[in-house]
Amino acid sequence: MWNFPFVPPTASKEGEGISLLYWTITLLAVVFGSIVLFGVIYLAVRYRADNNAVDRSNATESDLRVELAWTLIPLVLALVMFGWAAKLYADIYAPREGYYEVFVIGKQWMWHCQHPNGVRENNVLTLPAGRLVKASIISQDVIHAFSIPAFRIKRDAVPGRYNAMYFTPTKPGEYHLFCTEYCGTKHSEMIGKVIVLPEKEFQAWLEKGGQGLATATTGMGGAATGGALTLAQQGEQTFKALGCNACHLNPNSAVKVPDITKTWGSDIPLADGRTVKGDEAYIRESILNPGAKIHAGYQNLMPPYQGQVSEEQLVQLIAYIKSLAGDSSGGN
Ligand SMILES: [Cu+2]
Repeated sequence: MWNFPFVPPTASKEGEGISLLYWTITLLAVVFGSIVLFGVIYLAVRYRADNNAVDRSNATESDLRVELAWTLIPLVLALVMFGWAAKLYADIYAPREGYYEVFVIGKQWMWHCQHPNGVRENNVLTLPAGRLVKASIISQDVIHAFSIPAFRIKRDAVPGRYNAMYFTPTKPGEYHLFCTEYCGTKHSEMIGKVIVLPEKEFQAWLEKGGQGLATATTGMGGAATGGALTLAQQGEQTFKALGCNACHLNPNSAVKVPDITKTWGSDIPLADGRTVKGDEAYIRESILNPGAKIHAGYQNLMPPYQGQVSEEQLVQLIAYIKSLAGDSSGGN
């Protein structure tokens, strides 16, 4: 069999649409390119200077029908491609509901992945087949790009910002994971694999704390660990270790602090009159740089934690604060 991996297999629901769009655009480019190329060759040969066989008198100045055709047909085709591509783009990047969330942290030069139940993987991401997945992606240092060619998806991992991406793996198997943004000397070594398991096997794998799957713990430096504590429970430990509970969640606190059990998902009134959403970005910023957005009615008393908490701990803390508000996507 011909096995030149020019095109990776299409292994996600969103990828099927993208593949179809890709080949449609390729086909249109070939068709229109051919019309122009062979038209040029035909006209150049037929109307060459020394060809006396053609009658050059009464040449047509213009033909409105031809001009309308070559304007309107490509216009309609381009608009169809635009609308189609915009729909596919929105499927991947616009917020969706009912997902399984994984946290992906890029750093020089590896991918660190965290599951809500606390399982952590390096350079390997294990996912369930047939389920919508939300990847929340961030970088710890420079800009990376999280790319899974078999799923036809990629998204930048930007320092200081959670980028989300939604996709549904369809076929169990092993696929390449790449960094597709030049990020330093060992950029080309920033690779790994995505392992898609049937839903039941995936659940068993998660319950075993990411163990018991030979492929996940070997090769490409990948290893799965943890699972004893959920992400939210790890966050609670970090919360206490950093001493956050001296003021927050402490009914006897001498310092007046906003109620963080109500932060997640609510509209937060700010001292400057604005209102912001209590989302991942807000919680992250309020930990690292609390003075940036002061809750109305409170003072800027909290010390900034910039440089003291790792991206992994931030993901845990966010999962914990989500869990306080009753959101269990952090695994509580
Ligand atoms: Cu990178």
